[in-house]
Amino acid sequence: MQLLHPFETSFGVTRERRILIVKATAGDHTGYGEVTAGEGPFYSHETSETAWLVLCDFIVPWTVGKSFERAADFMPLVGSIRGHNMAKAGMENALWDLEARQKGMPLWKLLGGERERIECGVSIGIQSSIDQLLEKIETEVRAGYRRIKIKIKPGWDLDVIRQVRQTFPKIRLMGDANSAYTLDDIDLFKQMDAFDIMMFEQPLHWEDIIDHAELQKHIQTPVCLDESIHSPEDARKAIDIAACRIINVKLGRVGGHSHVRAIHDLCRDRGIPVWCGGMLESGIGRSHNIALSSLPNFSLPGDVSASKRYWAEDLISPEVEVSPEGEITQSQAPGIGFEPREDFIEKITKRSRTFPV
Ligand code: OSB
Ligand code: MG
Repeated sequence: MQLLHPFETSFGVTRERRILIVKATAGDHTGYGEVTAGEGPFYSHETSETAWLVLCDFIVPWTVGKSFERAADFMPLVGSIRGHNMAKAGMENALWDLEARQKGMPLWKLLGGERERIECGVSIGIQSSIDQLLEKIETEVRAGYRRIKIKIKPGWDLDVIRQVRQTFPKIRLMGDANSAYTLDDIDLFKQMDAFDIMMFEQPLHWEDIIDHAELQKHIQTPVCLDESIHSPEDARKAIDIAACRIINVKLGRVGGHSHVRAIHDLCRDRGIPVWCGGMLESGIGRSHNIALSSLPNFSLPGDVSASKRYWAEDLISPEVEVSPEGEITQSQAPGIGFEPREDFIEKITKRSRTFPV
């Protein structure tokens, strides 16, 4: 699927998405999950192709034909597979949708969600000029979005943040570095501290928590971890050493709804707010993100925004819409609450494989 606008981060530019969808059928019901891996191994080691391989060779054959009661029973089946969280999440999330449809209840309620309306933020990529960025921010603020995240990288940071703050003194603003900095940049972060930024997301190395703890000691602005957190254990250790004050929870990166719920509960008990990150998903992945954002400790606006910001045509009906107040209302329909458009999906599918019982 072609993105309406190229999306640039410190690790590269994305123009097209190769989206891998998992469909799980039991009896009369079908559930849908999305693998959120990128096209190349730049955000994480996983790609659409590594996920395809691991799903086809291991995860799906180990799951199909097994008898279990709840989606929450899936993870132990693939417990001996190390890593490949996005591939596992694609399968697990399809099972959660399936279970919710079998029970005739919305997924967000099955997950334990309480929030009927969720607050939405946007993530704005690196632009070719500051004026262009200011224009984009203006558009999103007018559309009602409740928090603006800008991508930063060396050379596109302090001046940009200063000018954004001058132009928009009141907006909730944050910066996401996608691991572009090191501890040598502490002074730069101290300077950026002056602009009332909600948080710096993943400023340092994508596997690190130790240096993040050091950086957090020197700055007022909360550090938020994204890339470094792959499991509830990672979250516990990061919180134990004060490497962050906020966590961006991504469904694919942490391996599916079961782990999201475990991280959510841990962070709630430790007083760490969380929010739902995005991976330029199609409507299928987006609908899962909307559902999990209803858990009570998802208390900050997520990168969960309208279909029309990404796609000319989305894979689901209705498309995801955001109100003028910057909110998405949970669907009361069973499962993910949006219907996958089977004909359209089939039309644009390049490859598919079916695993019979
Ligand atoms: O770091 O949060 C990130 C997109 C792809 C990979 C990593 C990230 C992002 C985003 C976009 O920030 C969020 C979205 O709008 O889906
Ligand atoms: Mg991020």
